[in-house]
Amino acid sequence: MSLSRGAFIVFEGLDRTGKTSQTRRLYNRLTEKGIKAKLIHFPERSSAIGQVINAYLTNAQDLPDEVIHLMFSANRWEHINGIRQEMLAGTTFICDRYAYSGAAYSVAKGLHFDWCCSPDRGLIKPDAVIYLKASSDEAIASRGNYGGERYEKLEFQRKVGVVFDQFCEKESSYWHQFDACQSEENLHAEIAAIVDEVLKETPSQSLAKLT
Ligand code: NYM
Repeated sequence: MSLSRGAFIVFEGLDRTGKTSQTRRLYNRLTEKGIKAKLIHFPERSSAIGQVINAYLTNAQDLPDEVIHLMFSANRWEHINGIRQEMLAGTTFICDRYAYSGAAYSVAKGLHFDWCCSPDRGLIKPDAVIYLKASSDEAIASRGNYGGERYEKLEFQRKVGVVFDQFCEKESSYWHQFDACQSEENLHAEIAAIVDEVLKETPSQSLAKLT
């Protein structure tokens, strides 16, 4: 008898919208229910590629926009086979940022949308994207440590948000939008309700690829 596969749940949104807290809460909830789950976060900064990305984000190193874009994608590719194997063996992955961040931040800098999406084609397609959208970006900018890394500037974040909104509209069959400015507790409850529905469906569905 073949094991049913795990799900691939991606969280997306601007910086400081609460993705990391919400992914942790969801992870705790699933494991408490006895669901085998793992948390992953892109960029995954520990690999050789990840260390270059970290140097770039902390302004220790400059790179052309195209080069850093391809490195973010390569960072996903270097982990995807391991993720696929574990998913097929039944583990659900909760992923903090994915290819949509890759496209959104680079398109906001002025790179071409299709060019930006192309290196990620073939990666695992998420079963659901949980999009944390700030109803007030000023509220988000006042959260602790804002501005510490490259990209954490209100004007730039607004451009990134436009691209996330476009994805949300175009990929509405599996993107779910939530108000990131509500209480952590409420937000978690709303996300949990959607994820419960998604988890009922995924075991019977085969893995798809980003196109
Ligand atoms: N980021 C993240 C990108 O520009 N492209 C990508 O492909 C990914 C995954 O990295 N400002 C940016 C968005 C964030 C920054 O992410 C660091 P985090 O989640 O704060 O570690």
